[in-house]
Amino acid sequence: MKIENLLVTGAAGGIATALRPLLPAFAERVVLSDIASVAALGPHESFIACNLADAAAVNELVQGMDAIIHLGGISVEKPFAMILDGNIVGAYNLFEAARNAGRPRIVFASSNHVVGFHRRDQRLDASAPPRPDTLYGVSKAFGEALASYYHDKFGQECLSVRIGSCFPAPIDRRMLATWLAIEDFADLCACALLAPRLGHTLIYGVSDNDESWWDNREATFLGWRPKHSSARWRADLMERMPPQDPTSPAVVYQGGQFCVIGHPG
Ligand code: NAI
Ligand code: 15L
Repeated sequence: MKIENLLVTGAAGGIATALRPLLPAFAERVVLSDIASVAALGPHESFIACNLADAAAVNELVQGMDAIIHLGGISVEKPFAMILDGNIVGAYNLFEAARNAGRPRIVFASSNHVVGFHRRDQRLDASAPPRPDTLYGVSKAFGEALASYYHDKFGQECLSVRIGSCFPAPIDRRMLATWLAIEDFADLCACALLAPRLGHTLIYGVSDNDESWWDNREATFLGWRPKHSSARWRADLMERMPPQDPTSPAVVYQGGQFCVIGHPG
C-alpha cells in the first residue's frame, strides 16, 4: 500500500533533500514545499512555494493531501522572531490546515533539543518531561504539545519524532549516540503513515547505535526497527576528535553544544 498524495515541508533542507529519493517506496505523488526553491523535480514530484507563517497559503497547500512530513522551519538556535514565524506560528498553521483538510496524518520533525538538558547518564522514554536547551528546543516542545492537543480534541494522528542527528554521517563523538540514518528515518515515516493506528505517538529518531540515551519501547507497535548504526565511524571519530572536558555542560547534557550557546537575542 502507498500514500497517494504526500506533502513534504522544508523540502529545500538537508533532511528532505536526502529523503526525496526514498519516498517513491511508499508515496505515489509528492508535493514539495519550502520558502526556498527546490531543484530537479522527478516525474512524481511537484513544488509549491509557501511560507509556513502564512495561514491562508498553508491552508491551500494542505488541501487534497493524504499525509504530511513536516520538516519545515528553523532548525537551529536563532532570534525569537524567526523561531516564532517558522516553528510556532508555522506549526500552528500546519495543524490547523490539516484539521480543515480532513486530518491527513502528520510526521512532525521535533528534536532531541526538547530534552537537551537531561543528563547523558539518564535514559529517556516518551514520558520524559521537556527540558529544552534553546528557544529552538522550546519551539519544538510547543509543536509536540500542539500534536497532543490536536489528537485529543480533534482526532488528528501524528508521530512526533525527536530527531537526534540526521546527517550523512556522524561528525563528532556525541553523534555516535544521536545519529539517525536517512534510510531509518524514511522507514519510520512509512511505518507511521501506513500503520493501522498511530494516535499521537512520540518517538526518538535514532538509529541502532551502540551507545543510546533513548528508549523507544512504547512505540514498538509501529513495527519500526532501525537497521543502521554509527558503529562504523566510532574508531575514526574517537581517534580524530580530541576528548572534551567531561565536566562541561556540552558533555554532561544530551543537547551538547546547544546547552552552552547563549541567548540568541
Ligand atoms: P534545514 O534547516 O536544512 O531545513 C529546514 C527547511 O525549512 C529549510 O529549507 C528552510 O528554507 C525551511 N523553512 C524555514 N522557515 C520556513 C518558513 N517560515 N516557511 C517555509 N519553510 C521554511 O533543516 P533539516 O536539517 O533538513 O531539518 C528538517 C527538520 O528536522 C527541521 O524542522 C529540524 O528542526 C528538524 N530536526 C533536524 C535534525 C537534524 O539532525 N538534521 C535534528 C532534529 C530535528
Ligand atoms: C537539531 O535539532 C538540529 O536541527 C540539527 O542541525 C543538529 O544540531 C541536531 O539537532 C543535533 O542535535 O545534532
